[in-house]
Amino acid sequence: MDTSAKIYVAGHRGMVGSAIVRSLQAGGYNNIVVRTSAELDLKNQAQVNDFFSTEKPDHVFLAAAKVGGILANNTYRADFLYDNMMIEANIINAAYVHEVKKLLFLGSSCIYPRLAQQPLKEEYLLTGLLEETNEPYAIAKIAGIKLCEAYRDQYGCNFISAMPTNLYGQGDNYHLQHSHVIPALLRKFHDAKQNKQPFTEIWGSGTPLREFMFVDDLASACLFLMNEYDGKLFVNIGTGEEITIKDLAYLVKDVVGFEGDIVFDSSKPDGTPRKLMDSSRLHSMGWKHKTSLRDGLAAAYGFFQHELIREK
Ligand code: GFB
Repeated sequence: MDTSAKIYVAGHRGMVGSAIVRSLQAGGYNNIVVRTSAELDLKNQAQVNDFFSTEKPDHVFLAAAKVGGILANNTYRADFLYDNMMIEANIINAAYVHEVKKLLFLGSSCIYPRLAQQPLKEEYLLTGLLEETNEPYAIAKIAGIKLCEAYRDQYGCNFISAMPTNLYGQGDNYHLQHSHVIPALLRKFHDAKQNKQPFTEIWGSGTPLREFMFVDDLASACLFLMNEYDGKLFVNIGTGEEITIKDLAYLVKDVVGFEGDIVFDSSKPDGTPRKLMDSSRLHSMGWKHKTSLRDGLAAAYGFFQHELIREK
């Protein structure tokens, strides 16, 4: 990308989109286009087409999506499928019609079969059944990957896809029911510390394994791929390091400084037992994450405390 190229970041108010904007600004890119959802409804095909026809971006980062943790995915199943399919279809088709030079679509590690061999290699896509709690979201993300591949095959578009592992960091959603595990634990332990509670509850058995990446590292990988990768096969973006939810909970408890106990609420779902991606293709291209989980959690706790001050 030329630093003066017109770059549209779809979803710039979300955790991923805002990290991509920060990373672009830090890299000297000075022609970034954004729209809030009030200004542009990405589920509305006519509005998306008008926007592309007026702005004619050169590059697109497709980071707009309806996202949430295990409970939100499982509860709002129709919204997760419909909203995400509409957003992807509208943007990817408009990018083709209005001759965008390159588009990067962001998916999720939940696209892989629930019981796929680990670590998850890109070629394991569509080799087995999906995890039930996030099947609608995963189906929408798989459709996005396939749209990029199909526009490449049929029309020669340079549309690439990347699959990030579980993310956390600045701009996260701290809603206790709808969020992912890290922001939920930051809030739970913080509140428990403030209220001097003897214990706090976390969901499930604590045994599932997850891989986590600090969102600014993910943004750096997205810029790297936009500049360096033109292949059809999507690329995994992970750290290669996994941790049980139980160990994660003790780490967050330590970072926050809560001194009470942890109790597991087995009425809540565990989700997929393990989700470790094989990121060796990305690593062999010369990119690797920088932020350790402990450092990232400490930074994330700082962002959460800022968010609390803003909320007041
Ligand atoms: O982060 P999370 O909601 O996403 O949950 P998934 C990860 C694990 O943490 C699950 C446990 O085993 C949860 O049961 N957990 C423990 C908690 N305490 C909590 C809590 O207070 N809140 C939450 N949210 N979890 C999502 C998918 O799955 O991952 C999406 O549903 C997407 O589609 C996203 O792929 C990255 O890793 O289980």
